[in-house]
Amino acid sequence: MPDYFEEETKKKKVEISEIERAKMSLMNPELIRSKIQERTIDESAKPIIELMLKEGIETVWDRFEIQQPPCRYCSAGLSCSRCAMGPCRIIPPVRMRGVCGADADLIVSRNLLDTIATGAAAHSDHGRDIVETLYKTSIGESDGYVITDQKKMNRLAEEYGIPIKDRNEKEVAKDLSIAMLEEFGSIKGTLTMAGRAPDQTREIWKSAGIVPRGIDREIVDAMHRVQMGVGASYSNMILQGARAALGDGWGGSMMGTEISDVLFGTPRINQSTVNLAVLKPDQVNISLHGHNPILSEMVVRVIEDPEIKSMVEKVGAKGINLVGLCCTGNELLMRKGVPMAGNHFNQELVIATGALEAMVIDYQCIFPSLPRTASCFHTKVISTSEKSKVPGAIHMEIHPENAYSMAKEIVKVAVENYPNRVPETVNIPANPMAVTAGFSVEAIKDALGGTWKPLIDLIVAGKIKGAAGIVGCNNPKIQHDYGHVNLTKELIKRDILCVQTGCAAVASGKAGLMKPEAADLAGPGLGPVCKSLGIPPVLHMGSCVDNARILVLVAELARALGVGIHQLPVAGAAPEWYSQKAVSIGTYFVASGVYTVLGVMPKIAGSENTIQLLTEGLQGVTHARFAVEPDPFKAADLISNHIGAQRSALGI
Ligand code: SF4
Ligand code: MSK
Repeated sequence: MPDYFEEETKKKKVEISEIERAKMSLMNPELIRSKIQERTIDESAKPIIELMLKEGIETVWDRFEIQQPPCRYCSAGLSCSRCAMGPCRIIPPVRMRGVCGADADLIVSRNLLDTIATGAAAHSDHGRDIVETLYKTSIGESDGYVITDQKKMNRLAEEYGIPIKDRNEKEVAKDLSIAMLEEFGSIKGTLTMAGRAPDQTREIWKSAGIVPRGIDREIVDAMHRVQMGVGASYSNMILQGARAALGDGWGGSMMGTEISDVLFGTPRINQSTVNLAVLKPDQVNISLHGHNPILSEMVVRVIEDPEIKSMVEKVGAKGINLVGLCCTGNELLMRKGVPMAGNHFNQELVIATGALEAMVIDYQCIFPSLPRTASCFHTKVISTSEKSKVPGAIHMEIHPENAYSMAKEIVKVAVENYPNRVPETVNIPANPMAVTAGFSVEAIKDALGGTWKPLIDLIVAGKIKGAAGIVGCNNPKIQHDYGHVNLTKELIKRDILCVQTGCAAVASGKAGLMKPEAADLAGPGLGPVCKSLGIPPVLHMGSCVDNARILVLVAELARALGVGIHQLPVAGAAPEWYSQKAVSIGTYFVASGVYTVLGVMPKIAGSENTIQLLTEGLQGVTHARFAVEPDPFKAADLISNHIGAQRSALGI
């Protein structure tokens, strides 16, 4: 049988066309300057964007411009290509229904449910990969993994009703991983870790009929409903979206986070650096990009291997410099203090520094065009997941069984590529930014002296008005990092503590909001509290799956106060979201009782009923709702008004 993937790789011409190059280089300096300003507020990114514009090396922003104007039916969620009777578009008042008879409400809500299910699947499958690695480790079939946080594993085992007394760690790990894997298609009708939510919140889920029964089960149920001729009620579709998202947040993602901690260590507060300036001119630079720490943690170990060290010496480099990108980077920053090169929109730019020997990718949020960008430089793109093969990349597949040895081979490719670096093309920006990271729930509690009481006292006294979870991606519809940074600055000024994950966290890190000195930017209540604790007013809580840490944090605070999550003075925000995963996150925030403000309008404008349900009606169901506000200053008003109202309702 022919290898279709290899054929595809051969066929793809990974080069920038001469016409595009000529078109871009003809641009005048004024136009280039204004394009850079429009595109980003990230100072380390600006010189690289300039270089790419001048050289005609395509970026996400160029491709976005080419796509304008977008189809207004697709933007409104009014197009459907779900079956072979279509594709159909709703164009009122001319065409009110698709061929099957679906109206605007159904087409919009069905598309939304599909989006949530996709996001929930991505997170949860990541979680399953991590739990499977623990299982393989427990039966002695993994290469190089160890159990790092046995205390946490034992705590989880107790939560799952698994005996730990007089048993060795592998026996416990085996039972725990099997119990977790069972919950993907559970017949128990509930998820163990959903029990972490306070009673009041679980009662709300019960009466709304959205208790997640099993992780895969809710995703498959959602995919069943989007099949033509199944779900026909828009509200029923959206409620299933809430149930699938809860299965992600309190199931798949939470397992991903917890078992990553078991395998690689629970994050502790640490110091590192962030932005494109973390690349080193005299070292082999390797960026680790994607989401899953299974490979990247192994790469961290491999660079200490004596064979690798002697190879590095032979090629004349001063060492290996690992840098993170997106959420794989967040995982490494949280646990190992590995410097972070940037967020989603830095992924092409890091290659264009000319100093990157290898871009090692796992999965999610990886531009399929990265090999095209890399073809302009000496960088090798190395794909490692069977799920994420990328034409033009070198594929070196990693499994728990071959992790250490394959990680070593991957690092060798990078080291051998160092002599191919072209010194004239190297442009590493100056001034890496200091960042404090590692704020797991455990680390935050420890910093408070092992109890939530000091935090609750500060909230009751009004020194800290409340907290906001700012999460999510970059999106070319919003100037890169503008939404994240301005919303964060506005909130801390108003004494609202910010906890962040994903690309939002990286944006704040780059803007200097995650160093203790940023306490000077916080309000008169929050600022002195941060100074006395020596922490920044913006806490890095990890990667996208680590939004589960935010759920655990709000659940613990609600329990300590004896209220439901929906009563807390907290809010969520995704100022620059793009991904289906972000829709799942926003949905499980709202379904868990957290008011959430989106900076980018989801594709729902075509259905007034869907908009009404998400922005108002859900309040009567999950006691929380969505709002959409692209302006971060207005979003800050919405969030602080909400937190003020929540405080009044609590009588504080
Ligand atoms: Fe058209 Fe209905 Fe088929 Fe969608 S499911 S493509 S609306 S016929
Ligand atoms: S990486 S999902 S762009 S946060 Fe998690 Fe960033 Fe969004 Fe990907």
